[in-house]
Amino acid sequence: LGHGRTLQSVAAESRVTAASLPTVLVVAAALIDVDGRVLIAKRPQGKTLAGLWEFPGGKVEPGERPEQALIRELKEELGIDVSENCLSPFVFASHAYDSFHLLMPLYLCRRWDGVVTAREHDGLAWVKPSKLSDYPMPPADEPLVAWLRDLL
Ligand code: 9L3
Ligand code: MG
Repeated sequence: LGHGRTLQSVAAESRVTAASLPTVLVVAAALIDVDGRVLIAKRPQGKTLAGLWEFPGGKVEPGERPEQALIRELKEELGIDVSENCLSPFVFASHAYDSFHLLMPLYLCRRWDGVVTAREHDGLAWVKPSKLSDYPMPPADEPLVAWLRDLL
């Protein structure tokens, strides 16, 4: 130690670490149309990360399985019905925001019923994977773009 630092002061300085943040589990979907374009949605004014383009989804509620949560969110946000066996898990996103640590599996979805409609977003875009990086995204979503580009 030295320089007058005690074990307690070192512990106090490092109190706020990523590991001490609560983890929030969010599920998201990459809807893929028949031409291989991917749906992204613009977060609305008044919500956190407003104006950024995200893969739609939301928080898993207590007692919900992640797939159920995603099916509920896709109905609420986009007005579509997705069946669980059409969701394929793909990749985990993870990001430490200031007040929580986000853990977010992104599911691929190629089949749904109904017309995709922006019920809670400020806009929707169907985007070729090679063009996804033109859209500013939340930090959790950004790394997913490279994965999608390689996959599709
Ligand atoms: N979030 C980030 N990227 C996404 C989604 C669906 C959500 N693709 C972040 C934004 C919020 C938190 O997760 O901080 C919860 O999402 P929501 O309930 O505001 O949609
Ligand atoms: Mg949401």
